[in-house]
Amino acid sequence: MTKRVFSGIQPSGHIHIGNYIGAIRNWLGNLESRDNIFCVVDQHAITVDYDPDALRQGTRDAVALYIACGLDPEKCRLFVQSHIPEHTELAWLLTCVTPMGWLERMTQFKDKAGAKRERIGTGLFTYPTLMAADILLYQTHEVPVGDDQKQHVELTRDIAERFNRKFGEVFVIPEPVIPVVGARIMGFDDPTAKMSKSAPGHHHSVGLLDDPAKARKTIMRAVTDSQQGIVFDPARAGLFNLLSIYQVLTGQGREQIEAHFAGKGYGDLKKEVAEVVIAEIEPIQQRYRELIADSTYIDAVLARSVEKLRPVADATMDAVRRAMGHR
Ligand code: ATP
Ligand code: LTN
Repeated sequence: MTKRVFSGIQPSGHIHIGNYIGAIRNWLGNLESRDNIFCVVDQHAITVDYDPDALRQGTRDAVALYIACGLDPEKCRLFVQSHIPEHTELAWLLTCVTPMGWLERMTQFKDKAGAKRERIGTGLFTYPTLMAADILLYQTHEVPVGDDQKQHVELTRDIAERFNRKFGEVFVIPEPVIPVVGARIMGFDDPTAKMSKSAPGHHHSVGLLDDPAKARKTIMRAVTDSQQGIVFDPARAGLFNLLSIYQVLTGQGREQIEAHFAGKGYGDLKKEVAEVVIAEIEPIQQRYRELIADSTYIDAVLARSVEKLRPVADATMDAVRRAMGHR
């Protein structure tokens, strides 16, 4: 049986090399061997303050960027979450089987809500049940994500198991798939914080659509330390981050990389990291510019995916509604 893969990215800002290395690159690796579904999760992007016009534009940009990165619509199904309304229907049903205590343990909520806890929308708190619905609606086996989403996929497993125990075997239990290297790319301006779309700071991240000159400048300014020697030492967070990016994008081993940089300084390393990052993003940018100009093509890709996904979503919802007593 071909395993089904589901994953998604929020269109909440510019997709950066952390998203690319932690998620998209690993989706590309299984394009031939799995049944792949990739989603632009536009309903997740409304859990924080946002601008509707920017969301509309960001959603289309993200679809074009997925394709530009190599997610061939002939080999996977690319779609926009809000185009299949059952995501939110299932989310509500799952919310009713998810204990408050489970959601209260989610570290991302604690980080994102912070001091604004009393004022933010309830959706930021219940959002992991929408993510669980995304995954469970398609009877997913594998969920390739970065390290920060592991807890949410584990919660999804717990919710599915609880549902199956209470209402009968309806859901496949999914597994998180986390990359060995690059699962948590850190901000260039602060290597103690995860690179994030929503983080402020002009030199925090490199976006896949950033101008190469800006990308180079951000990497050259990356915060490191005052020690000597270019070695993979997790305690030297800024250096470790640069080396990890270099490792993933060149495909070289750690020993080979350390030997290559022996006797060299941070300036040399940053210059070479900038070169490999720019070499990776330039062809993506070129394909993106061609794609974004052709809106009929993007619309056709999205419509075709919905047509193919609808029977899968219908079958799951039919089983869920029956199991829960709504039919
Ligand atoms: P936001 O700041 O809007 O929450 P984000 O940058 O955290 O955005 P998401 O849309 O939440 O991005 O994440 C999409 C995918 O990219 C997820 O699989 C997530 O685990 C992965 N990802 C996000 N940030 C990183 C990172 N810094 N390193 C590796 N993977 C990441
Ligand atoms: N919550 C994820 C994005 C996301 C997702 C999903 C990832 C929403 N639904 C389903 C994998 C599977 C995030 O990165 N913030």
